[in-house]
Amino acid sequence: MDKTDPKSNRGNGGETHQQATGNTSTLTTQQGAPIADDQNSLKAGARGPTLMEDHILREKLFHFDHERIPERVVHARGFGAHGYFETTETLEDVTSADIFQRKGERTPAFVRFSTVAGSKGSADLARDVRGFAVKLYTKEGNWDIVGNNIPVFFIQDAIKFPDLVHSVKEEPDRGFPQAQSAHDNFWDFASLMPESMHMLMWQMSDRTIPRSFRFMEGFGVHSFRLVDKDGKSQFVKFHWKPKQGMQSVLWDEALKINGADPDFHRRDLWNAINQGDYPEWELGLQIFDDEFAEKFEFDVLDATKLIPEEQVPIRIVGRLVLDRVVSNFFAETEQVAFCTQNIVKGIDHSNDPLLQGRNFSYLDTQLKRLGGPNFTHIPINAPKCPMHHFQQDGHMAMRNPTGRANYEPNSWGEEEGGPREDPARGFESYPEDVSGPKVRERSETFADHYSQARQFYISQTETEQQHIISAFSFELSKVKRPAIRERMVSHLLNIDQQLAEKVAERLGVEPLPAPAEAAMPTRQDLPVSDKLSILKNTLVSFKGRKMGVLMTDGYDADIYHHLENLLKGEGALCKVVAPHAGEIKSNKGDVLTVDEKIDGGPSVLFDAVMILPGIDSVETLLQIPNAITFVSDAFNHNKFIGYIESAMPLLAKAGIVEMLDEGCLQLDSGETAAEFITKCRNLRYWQRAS
Ligand code: HDE
Repeated sequence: MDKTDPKSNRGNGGETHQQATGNTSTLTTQQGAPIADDQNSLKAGARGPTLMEDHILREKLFHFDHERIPERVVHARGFGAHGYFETTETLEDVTSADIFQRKGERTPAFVRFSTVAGSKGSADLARDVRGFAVKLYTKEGNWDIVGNNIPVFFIQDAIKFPDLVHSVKEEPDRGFPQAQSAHDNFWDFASLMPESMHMLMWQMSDRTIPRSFRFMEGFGVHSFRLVDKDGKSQFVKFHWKPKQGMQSVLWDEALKINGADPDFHRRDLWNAINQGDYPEWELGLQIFDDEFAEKFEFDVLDATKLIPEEQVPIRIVGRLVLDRVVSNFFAETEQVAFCTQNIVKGIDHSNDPLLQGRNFSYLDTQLKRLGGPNFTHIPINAPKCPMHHFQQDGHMAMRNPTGRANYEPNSWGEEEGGPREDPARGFESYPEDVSGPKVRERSETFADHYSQARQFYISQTETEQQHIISAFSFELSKVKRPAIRERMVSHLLNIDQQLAEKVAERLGVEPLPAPAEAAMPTRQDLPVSDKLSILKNTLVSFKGRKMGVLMTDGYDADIYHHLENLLKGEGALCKVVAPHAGEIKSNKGDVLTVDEKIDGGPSVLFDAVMILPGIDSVETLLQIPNAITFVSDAFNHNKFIGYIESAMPLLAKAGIVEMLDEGCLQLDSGETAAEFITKCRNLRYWQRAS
């Protein structure tokens, strides 16, 4: 190419984009007109001013200037994937919902996981509730279950939602902190809202720092209704149970993962699906009738309460499989519009005042976010079943009613008259008896704020209780106003004396304040519910997990390949971490591609680690501080550690040689490698922590 030709000033080293990519389609304007030069604007002379006439430049800048839409006011950071829901049990005995009528039938689904407080660009491992929103494109209309990974919520009445969200988001004067509840405003509000105590226990537990979206439960939270073909109704709560098991990380890991890979959760889901390791959840229903609702200790309309699985067992009725990543993040994940009011015949809302408020809010927010009433015309939001109605026009209308009639009733006959009602197929609300004075009141049945908080706490393992104590202490240590800390301790005293004392000690709150005044005393008789704990329900499996192998040139090829094969058999991944990028050579001369250079691959990114330096090259690792923290962090995070004898100097430098325990294993044979993998299936060696 002639370097003196001003047009040769191409962005990519002189080649045109077409030449560089081999792509033969022609670049055009939005109007479809082919573009000859996308590198230079139109000017009056090569060094002269740009001409207004340049319609190509103007169109390009105009569109770029308007690329952003408002981010979600909550749950801004999220990640979506496609999949399907398969009905595994028919439910005609309890609901007329079409999706539950045919065993084995698959219904397309889209799921978006999210954090709540952070902006769109915040880090994945914030301590936060995770959104778990599922859109089911059923044959009888879209059904959205807009849930969270925690079965209860902070507040009881929708009117408090803006206050809750304002308090947890950045403080308005300074615009920080980002994606964190560890600040005065949040704890000020929370400590003034006793109803938030149960949720706060969950929020301070490991539930809010999941290892990945794949390893968390999902909950519809509210009581909904199922309605059968005869109009008979029962209540229902929705649960998603991960087939992969549950798993969380430690807070110290979360902090470090946010630095090492702020996209840790979305990358995990993207990789798992692309590798064919499709995550799967079972849909479980807790079905209960009015009689149970009457006699249950708490009000089933109160979203700060759950129904222990021991009291109403879960009936598994289907499975949700995510098997396709999005092809465009904006078009699908960003534009998807979940709405709690998207329900189908056979499902109905309950009078939960939080749910009632949500039913207004979700539709309303889409108008702002997506710019008009036609957001159901966007493919990700459009039903996949036929739809016919007389709603028309508005911004960006892609579908308008055809024919003469755009109103109903009309007398234009079958051809031109358009769609008609169908009383047999159509949605019917459950005709619940409702009456009462118009009041702004909270029901007395919502008044117990501490009993289930206590039940949650006593249901945790000792390790999990320690984590809760640490989380409260960490978060409240970031609160500057002593009165807020004290107020929180006074609430904790109503939940568990020891919990309160330990948190108070770590915060230097002395003497202990009096317990908070409670509308109702804390019940001491609620039994331990094992299902509320993550660790009591650990699935013993390393499937879908990742082993980080710290290696150098001269590594033992036999050990590595044996380990790699065992991991493959386990359905787990083996990642090579080395002092340099590129390739490393084994003692036998074969080469391996390095996955992570040591400073980009700290052990927090892996579920277990193996230290496999070349026989004579552990010295290299001893010089690299990140190699030392790779080992010490893995140990401190209670991970299983495999090593070979020549790794000992590194273990010594990491300060763990004296402390080697059952969670650490020297690998010298095929048998020990298999033993190591068996250990890894327990995910963490928690005994080390105690
Ligand atoms: Fe939401 N919530 N919410 N929420 N919520 C939104 O809708 C709202 C609540 C949840 O991936 C918003 O499209 C109110 C409970 C998820 O796109 C907004 C109240 C639960 C998502 C909204 C609640 C949730 C949202 C913001 C109290 C668990 C993300 C953007 C009455 C059961 C969905 C949007 C996605 C998003 C309002 C409480 C879950 C503003 C008013 C309880 C998973 O409409």
